[in-house]
Amino acid sequence: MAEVYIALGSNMAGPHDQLDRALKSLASIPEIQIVAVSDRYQTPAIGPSQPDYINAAAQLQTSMSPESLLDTLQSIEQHQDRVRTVRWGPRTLDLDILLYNSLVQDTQRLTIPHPRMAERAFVLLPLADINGELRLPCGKTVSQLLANCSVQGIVKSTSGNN
Ligand code: A4P
Ligand code: MG
Repeated sequence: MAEVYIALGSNMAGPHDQLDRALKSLASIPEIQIVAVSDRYQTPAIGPSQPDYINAAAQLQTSMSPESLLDTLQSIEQHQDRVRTVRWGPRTLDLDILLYNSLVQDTQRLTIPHPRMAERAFVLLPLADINGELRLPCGKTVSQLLANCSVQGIVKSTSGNN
């Protein structure tokens, strides 16, 4: 069994609902157990001008390989009408693998840890809800990395207010 952390993000078509649906889909997969889910945050978009995101993180246990897990996450994205147009553009659902045990891998299809996670408050803040002491392969903890990030404009969000 691998211990995995994923990031969830949405800024189109009812972001909270998109995250609810994604978590439901993940929970229905026999090879995946959801161990913990973070709070949700409304976060200013990084990238081209677009609506704020709702971001969250989840801790999973899975018997899937990293590649099979990516297939699964991408099929959930597709199922929720994800259309890939502009890089970093708006999306109904983005599911990224952040960490897979202490694996370090960089292939054309899959980079783990997620290459931009260490500098993104919209990833680290939800991860810190689950475990701030979690150590990345670089040797730093989530809390240590978060201390070097700007959390400006980020607020907690519940389904009622978005
Ligand atoms: N890929 C490689 N490594 C991974 C990984 N660890 N997890 C490949 C998931 N996918 C990985 O991703 C493009 C390709 O990355 C995949 O086909 C996969 O083989 P994508 O989801 O199709 O496209 P993307 O998400 O637009 O690209 P990218 O580069 O992953 O974007 P990011 O870095 O994820 O940024 N602002 C806020 N506030 N909140 C957000 O959530 N997200 C993004 C997307 C930009 N700005 C944001 C947010
Ligand atoms: Mg992505």
